[in-house]
Amino acid sequence: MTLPSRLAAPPEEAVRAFAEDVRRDLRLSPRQLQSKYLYDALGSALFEAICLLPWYRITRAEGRLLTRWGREMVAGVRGPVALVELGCGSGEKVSLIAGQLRERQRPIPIHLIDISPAALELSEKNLGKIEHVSVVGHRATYEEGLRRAARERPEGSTLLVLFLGSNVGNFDPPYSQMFLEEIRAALRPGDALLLGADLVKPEAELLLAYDDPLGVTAAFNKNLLQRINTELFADFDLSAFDHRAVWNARERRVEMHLVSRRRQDVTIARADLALSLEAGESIWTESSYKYESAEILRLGAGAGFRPAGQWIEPDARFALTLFAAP
Ligand code: AVI
Repeated sequence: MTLPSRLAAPPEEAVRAFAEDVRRDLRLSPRQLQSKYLYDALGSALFEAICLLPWYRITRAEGRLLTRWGREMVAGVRGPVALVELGCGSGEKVSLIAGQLRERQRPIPIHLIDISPAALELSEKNLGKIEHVSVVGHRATYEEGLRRAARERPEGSTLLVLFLGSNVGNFDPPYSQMFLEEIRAALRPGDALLLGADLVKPEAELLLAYDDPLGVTAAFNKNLLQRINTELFADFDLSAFDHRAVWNARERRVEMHLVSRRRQDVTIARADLALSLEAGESIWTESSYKYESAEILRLGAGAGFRPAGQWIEPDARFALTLFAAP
């Protein structure tokens, strides 16, 4: 019997890359861990729970925009269309867009790209329930997955790339620009990119979203230490760390940190690393950049796209922007 990949041990080369990154990033000053490692099976499930929290409004705001304006968004893209979702989450959003295309074409090819097998499995299961779609999952980095999807596109079809949920916000600005340039380079004239990005809003609202009263975001953050304990044979004491969310107004980002409650020593056997943390010393685990709407248009234009429409959810302050590849 084979286990579902969500329950199976990660492949050896993935563990090796994780160990190398952890070894390098924890020796930086300030100490860091990459946010992509938050998404093991438990981390992905906790993120799904975050999306349901009343204080984390991104997912619902984006869903409202897709439901209300999805028809208009896809009208701007000449068909037949193949959808490519970068970082697929639960598959709900791509299914909203597919729903808008159903009257126009059948079947609708959907490529899901994610490095997390848990996220791919969940999306494939959810999308399997809807009719007239043909789903291909790619367990790959966004760049590699997009190249594969572009290679496999049906002749004469247009690609609509979805990069939703403000995933772009987890990239540092020079990298987000570079990343959009890479997307542009993989596309042909007439293809399009739909980009979801969270907008700047009052600090109190942002802090509640990233440090919720139920402690789900704290669990999501601390699970990264638990993942290191399990996969890299470490001895982090989770109860000796506090989750902290900070609004860095100058950089316009919410930062997540894990703050050591006391002086402590930690050993990470598979990363060949011994750490001494001071009381109050923090490990920086994620940045979540917030944008102004005009800045998103400039980001796309700077990568060679032509802005083709922008829709803003006024309550939660979230933007979906459609870019065309000229
Ligand atoms: C996936 N990403 C867009 C989320 C965000 O808002 O930056 C991850 C997250 N971190 C804490 N809560 C949610």
